[in-house]
Amino acid sequence: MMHMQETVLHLKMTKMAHILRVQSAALKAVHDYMYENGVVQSMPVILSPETDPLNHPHFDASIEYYGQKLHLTKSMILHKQLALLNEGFDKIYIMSPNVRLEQGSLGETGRHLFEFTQVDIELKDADKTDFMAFVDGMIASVFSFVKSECADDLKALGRRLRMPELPLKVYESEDLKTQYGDDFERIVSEREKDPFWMLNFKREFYDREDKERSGYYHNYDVFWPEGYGEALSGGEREWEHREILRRMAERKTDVGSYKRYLEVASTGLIPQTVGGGLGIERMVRFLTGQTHVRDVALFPRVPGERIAF
Ligand code: ASN
Repeated sequence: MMHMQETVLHLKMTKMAHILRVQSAALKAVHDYMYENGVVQSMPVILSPETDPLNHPHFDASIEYYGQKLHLTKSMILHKQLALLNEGFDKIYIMSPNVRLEQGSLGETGRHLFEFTQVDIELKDADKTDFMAFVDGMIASVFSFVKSECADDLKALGRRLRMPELPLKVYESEDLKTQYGDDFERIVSEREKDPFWMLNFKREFYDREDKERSGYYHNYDVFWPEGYGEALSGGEREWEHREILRRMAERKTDVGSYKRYLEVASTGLIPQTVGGGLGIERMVRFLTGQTHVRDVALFPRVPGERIAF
């Protein structure tokens, strides 16, 4: 529980200044990388009639406004796809605040906040390989800028960061599961020294399934090494109306919650895109070597905890 006194102590922690300086440098590196690569920035949406369904149990976060039900954004996946309807640009990113009212059992994973921000990226007319190369480059620029700009802060935090070797290693999640069993994500994240990719997780209706290889999804996660776990998730997107409906049925997604999105899809307008979102607090937690994401947020929202401010 974060009571008032605890919140004040948390805000006054000496290490917070070092952590926020690392965060500022990391975010500057992200923005510069986007700018240099012609990725345009959009402002986030916070409320929307249609948002990411998420594939795990969580509480509803919606309000009613003039008779319309609006959800707090769980991710801007649908908006990113729609944004790329514009013919004038083919790459977009958003610093997107997400609210996911997770169950309290996730409070101790060290990786979950019920309000967090992700760098959400989407590229048009590109595929998995293009996106992975793009993210490799982004991660390398973040590491290199933070290491050069924040040497004193990292030292004060007792954190040694090594420059990752590119391209980052790529694993098939099926192979790792066969090798390590159900807990493979944790085991491999603990074993690795550099961030790495894991391919093919069965997830949402918006992930594209391989036409020739049933059950294979062109999606991926990036994991932080040293046991820090998931960093980014994304994939090549489904755009075909028929396929979206089939995937929704398979995942028992309520089609009524995606009326307008499905209307666009039915006219064949959903662009062919690929993308993903990188959790900022999780990135800063890894860069600064903190135990829990709560340690890097000034106002942490930890699942199941009451908050004072
Ligand atoms: N941002 C993720 C993506 O682009 C979606 C998510 O966060 N659920 O795939």
